[in-house]
Amino acid sequence: VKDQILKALRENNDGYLSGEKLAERFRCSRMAIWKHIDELRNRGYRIESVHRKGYRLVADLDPIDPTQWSGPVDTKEIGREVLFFPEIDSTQQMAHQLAREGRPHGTAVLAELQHGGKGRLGRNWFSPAGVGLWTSIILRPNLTLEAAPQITLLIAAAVARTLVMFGYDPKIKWPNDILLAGRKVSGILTELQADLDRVKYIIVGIGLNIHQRLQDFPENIRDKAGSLYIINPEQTPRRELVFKTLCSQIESLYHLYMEHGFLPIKAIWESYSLPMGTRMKITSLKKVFEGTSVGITDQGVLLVKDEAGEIHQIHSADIELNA
Ligand code: BT5
Repeated sequence: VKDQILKALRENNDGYLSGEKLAERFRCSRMAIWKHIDELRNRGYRIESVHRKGYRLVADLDPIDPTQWSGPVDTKEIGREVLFFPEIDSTQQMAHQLAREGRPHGTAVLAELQHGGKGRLGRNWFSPAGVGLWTSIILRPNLTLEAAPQITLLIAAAVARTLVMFGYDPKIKWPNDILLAGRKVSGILTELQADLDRVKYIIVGIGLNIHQRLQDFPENIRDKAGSLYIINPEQTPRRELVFKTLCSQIESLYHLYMEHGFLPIKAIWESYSLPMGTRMKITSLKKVFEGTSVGITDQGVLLVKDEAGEIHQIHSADIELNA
C-alpha cells in the first residue's frame, strides 16, 4: 500500500490528496494512511500535509527516473542508454529481451520496483520502490564461456569501488555479495547467452540497497541484509549519483579487462575481498564442507582449504560465513 500511496501522490503532481480520499481508495483507515505517510517520510520522501487539504509530495528527494536527473550518464558505453520502468517483473528478463532484439553493449534497464526480482538459483531479490538501485546491464564481450564468470568478479569490484567513492568500506564475499559491516548491501546476478563456446551477450543484474532501515527488510533477511542508510543515515547518497558512478566504474574496469585481461581485475578484487583465512561453509552441487579461504586463482576460481588441509577449487557455490 505504501508504494501505491507514493504512486498516487506522484500522479497527483502538485495537488493535495486528502487522507480521507486515500483511505477510501486503499480501503483502510485515515490513521493507517497517516502511518504509511510517516514511513515514507522516514524513507526520505518529503511529504507536506496541510490541514483540510491533505498530503502533497513536495519533491521526490531521490528520483530514480532518469528524466528527473540533472543530466545523462557521463560514460561512452555503459549506461549511455537507460530504459526506465516504474515497475517491472524483473529487469533481468527485460534486458534479455532487449539483448535479443539487438540493443547495444552498455544498455541499462533500471526499475523503481521489481515484483519478481531474481537472485541466483531461483531465489528472490527483495526490490521495493524508493529505496534501492535495481538494474540490469547488457554486455557484449568477445569472451569464451570459460572466462565469463570473471565478469561477475569485475562487476563486484566495480560495485566495491563505487561504494569506496562514497566513503564506505566494502568487503566482497566470493563471488557476488558486497558487504558493509558484515551485512549484504548488494548482490550480482550474471546470466548469459552463448553460441557454442563464445559468449553472445551477458546480462549483469545488480541490486544495491540504499535507503532501507533495518525494519524495512523482510524478517527472514533482517539479520544479514544492510543498506547504505544503515551505515550512515545522515549522508546517504542519491540513487542518481550512485548509478552514474557505478556505470563509470564498470566502464573503466571493463576496458582494463579487455586490454589487459583478468590479472589487474583480480588485484582490485583482492583488495576488497574478505581476508584470507576467513572461515566459511561451502555448499556446492558436489559437496558441503567447512574450511578457510585461500584466495582466488588467476582465472577467478575460489580456493578453499578444508580441515584436512586439502585445497578445493570452487567454481560455483553458496558460501556461509561464521561456519
Ligand atoms: C543475488 O542472489 O545476490 C543476486 C541479486 C541480483 C538482484 C538484481 S536487482 C536487478 C536485477 N534484476 C533482477 O531480477 N535481479 C537483479 P543470491 O546470491 O542468490 O542472493 C539472494 C538471497 O539474498 C535471497 O535468498 C535472500 O536471502 C537475500 N536477499 C534478498 N533480497 C535481498 C536484499 N534486497 N538485500 C539483501 N539480501 C537480500
